[in-house]
Amino acid sequence: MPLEIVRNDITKMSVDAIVNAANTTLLGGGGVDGAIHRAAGPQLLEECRKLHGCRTGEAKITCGYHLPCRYVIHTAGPIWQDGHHGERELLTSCYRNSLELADKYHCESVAFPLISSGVYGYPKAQALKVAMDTITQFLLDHDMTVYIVVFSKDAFEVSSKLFKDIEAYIDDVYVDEHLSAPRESMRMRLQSRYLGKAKAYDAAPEPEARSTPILAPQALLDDMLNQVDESFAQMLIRMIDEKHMTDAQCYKRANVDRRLFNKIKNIPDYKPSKQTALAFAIALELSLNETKDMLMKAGFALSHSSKADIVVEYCIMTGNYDIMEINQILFKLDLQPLGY
Ligand code: AR6
Repeated sequence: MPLEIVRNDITKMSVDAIVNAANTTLLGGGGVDGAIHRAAGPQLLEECRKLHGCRTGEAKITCGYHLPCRYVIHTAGPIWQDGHHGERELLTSCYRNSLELADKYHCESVAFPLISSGVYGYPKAQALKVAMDTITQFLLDHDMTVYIVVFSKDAFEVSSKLFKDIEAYIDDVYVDEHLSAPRESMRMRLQSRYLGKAKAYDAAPEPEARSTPILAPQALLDDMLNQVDESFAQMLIRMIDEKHMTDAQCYKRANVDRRLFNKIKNIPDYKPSKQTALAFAIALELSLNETKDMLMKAGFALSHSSKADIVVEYCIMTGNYDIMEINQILFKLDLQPLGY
């Protein structure tokens, strides 16, 4: 998945490069900076001394030493004042310059902390938005896997109204079906057992009378096999054309990487994961029925037994096709994100 939000300690990320939320001296500090220096060992500071600092919004690179990454990219984020002192532009530069440096060093995977959102006081939700927007923009013309590593889910104050609406919707749909329906069916089973009619609910239907001829000659089966429906890949390509999108626009909007997209396109019977199928439905802005159709072609269904499905259903019904926003909601609810 090109852009993924994960909850982890950034010093544990096995990627080509991790980004350090440093200060302009590059001589270490607290927070992520302190954790990175501790995990990398003293050689990191030795190399940093030779870099002669780093201006706010710029980025410099060193080796990773004892860290499980090849490089550390150090960037100095802006200190939050009131949002009217160029903080957003400077923070955007931090991400942009770090990504460009990573690309220059042929990094295929990079992990970022939420720069400036700790000691430097940048409001977490806004810091996350800058990170997501800048990284998404960069990924439009670069193939790279980028992780935003967060320590806590507090960063996800995003659209708290939307989040509340979704939680209410989950309560309505999920809780209703999971509590009321089973309780009702259990009540009926108990009642029927009590009345000696449990068989009516539990037993499999009786087979048809044996005298009925078996109507499945080879010709009928062949005929049915010749009428196999449009495949997932065929529907995907058709919808991309109908929506006047390019392949790249579609898989980038779906947060799916190019290799996986090509695999789906070139292997006619390829069955994507449910998260991938849903990601394409979102990227193509399909209606709920079209989404169900597309999922079915990959062998899945939208189910009210799954909270993740309810979230996606809610987003489709309310016209929210922003995959990053949907993934933030899924992340906050500890559910698997869309894409891959
Ligand atoms: N892994 C992932 N995220 C972390 C980790 C970790 N190990 N530790 C903290 N965070 P901060 P800043 C989160 O303060 O705001 C240093 O002293 C944390 O929850 O590290 O850019 C530097 O030397 C927060 O959301 O960086 C500078 O002087 C985010 O990482 C100054 O702090 C960034 O918090 C830079 O401040």
